[in-house]
Amino acid sequence: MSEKKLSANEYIKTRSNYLRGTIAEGLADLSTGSMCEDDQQLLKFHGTYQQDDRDIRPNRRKHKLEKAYSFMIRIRVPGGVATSQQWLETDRIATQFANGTIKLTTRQAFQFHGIIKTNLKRSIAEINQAAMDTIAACGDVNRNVMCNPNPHLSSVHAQALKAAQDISTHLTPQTRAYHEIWLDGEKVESSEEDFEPIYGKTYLPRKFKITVAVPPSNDVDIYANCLSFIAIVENGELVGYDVAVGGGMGSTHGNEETYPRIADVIGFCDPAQVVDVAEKVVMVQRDFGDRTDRKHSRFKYTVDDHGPDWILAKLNEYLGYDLQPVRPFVFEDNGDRYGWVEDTNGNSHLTLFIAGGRVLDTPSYPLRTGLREIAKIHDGDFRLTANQNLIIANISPAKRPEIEKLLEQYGIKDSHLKSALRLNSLACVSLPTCGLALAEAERYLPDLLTDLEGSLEENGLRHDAITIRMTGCPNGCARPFIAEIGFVGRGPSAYNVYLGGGFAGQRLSKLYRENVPAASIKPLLAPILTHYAKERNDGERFGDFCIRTGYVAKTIQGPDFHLNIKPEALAKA
Ligand code: SRM
Ligand code: SF4
Repeated sequence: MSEKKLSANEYIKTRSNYLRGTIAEGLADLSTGSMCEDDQQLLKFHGTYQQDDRDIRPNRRKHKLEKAYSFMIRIRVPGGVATSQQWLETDRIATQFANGTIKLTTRQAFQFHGIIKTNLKRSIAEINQAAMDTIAACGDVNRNVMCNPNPHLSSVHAQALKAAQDISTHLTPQTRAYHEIWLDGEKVESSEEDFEPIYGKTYLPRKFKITVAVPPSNDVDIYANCLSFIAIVENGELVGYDVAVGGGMGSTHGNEETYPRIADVIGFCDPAQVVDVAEKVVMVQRDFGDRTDRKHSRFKYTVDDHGPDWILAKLNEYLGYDLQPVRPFVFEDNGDRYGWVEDTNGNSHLTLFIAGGRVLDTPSYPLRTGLREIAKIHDGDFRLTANQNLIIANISPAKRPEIEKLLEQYGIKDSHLKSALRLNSLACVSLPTCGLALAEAERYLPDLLTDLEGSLEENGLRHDAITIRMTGCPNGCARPFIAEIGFVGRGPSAYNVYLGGGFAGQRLSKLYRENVPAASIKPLLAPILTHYAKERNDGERFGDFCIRTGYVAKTIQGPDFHLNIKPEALAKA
């Protein structure tokens, strides 16, 4: 049998000389605002994507102008923790080089949009001067490692955060190309001098994602990640971590070989083994992931192709010891805990709702200015959540009155006094910057929520938490396939509607209606919300209700995501 051809990206990586390609030369070429195609792929490993403003594409085309190229930069923030100084620098760079907004991502990172090529190098250099980096924020490597961001959970949280940061450091690519290109580091003469001890010359077959969670909160959505560590606490002490593998969201409309998948929990490890386990799981994917078809190259497919038992056996072999049996844990939800909490040290923490994770000023809501003024005096830190929200964390008793005053002055104080549906909502960036978007998300979901809030009020559901997520395409950047209500862009102003995800992100949803025009979403959902208000069982979650009452069938695992099976209630009828 002939060997399948490797995917084009594998050749790009191989000949890139550890991610150098011709990036330096491309940056120096002022005849165009874009970079050549190979370098666009390599730039991702350095944390930046070439994009163009899709809102003005038709006009530029009409006038025979080059697309309005610019770059998105993603800053890694392991565990989501940033100092006040880093916040201030991020804020400054957003004004000086980007489009004046800071985007808090669904993986606890910062993003800038709209940076033109001539400002790219300086932006990345200044990010590094602020003790942050962008390497491996994107690309076929381990990405920003997420961690439950609640510092008031004391020593267990601190240990989990340390684990996330250690994993992040350990799995950061070693190539000196990053320093060479962006930070004017010393040039390496030959590729022999560079090496990647974990990844090798061709890195991973595809992106790889890791989280550390502290139950009962699943706010980092472990079931949607390639690898997760779930903190197990016994008698108030962290005793180790359960290990989950093979989650992921991305899929392609019309291609049933692609599907979202819920991670399997396969074992338990001691706290001291976490970094080793992460390294060896990455190596299993490096060696056994599919490098011929990028639509089949995520770790979730490696897990399904070989089975979780095989993955565990291979992992044990790579480790040289066996993972221990899984220990019990319970997740209650995957949302954020809004408002003020105080910890045993007397420090306070305030979780703010940030719509779409977009920190910007509007005439009626000067959020970015308010946060800047707070950062100037804040002696604690900022924590980005995986739900695109922000915690002003570790506020000392001495600073709290001043910070409260600023929150009041800039209208931020009541950011969380919203319907529970809105507080549990997520939307990906989508248009106008995302080149893959088929429909609006960040710019449309707030209006849709306003529409739906009418139905919530009528049905007395304003304070009932229901997870609702929208993405502009099926890549699933806001993890819509584990929401109780998910909208996935199908075409301009049309969405596939999914129902039945688990409230703690533990179960996939199922397609309820395809290609629904935006204007028809409220009429479609309002009767279901009324039905839920009237006939739900005590404490029954919306996703569970949709399955019990037959709106959709339960999806057990990724490969049956597309199965058009009859909902249980209808099958019985
Ligand atoms: Fe994502 C690609 C934005 C989290 C699955 N994602 C993209 C790109 C870079 C579009 C592109 O390739 O040209 C988007 C840039 C839009 C823009 O203009 O900024 C993009 N993804 C985002 C962010 C910013 C969404 C947000 O609103 O917060 C998130 C950045 C996270 C970070 O800080 O690292 C983001 N992306 C996710 C998640 C959620 C997660 O990781 O928990 C997923 C689903 C989980 C998963 O990976 O399975 C996700 N993004 C994808 C995929 C589908 C991958 C696949 O398995 O097929 C793509 C497309 C691709 O890789 O080919 C993608
Ligand atoms: Fe872009 Fe699709 Fe991701 Fe949204 S889900 S940011 S539209 S790739």
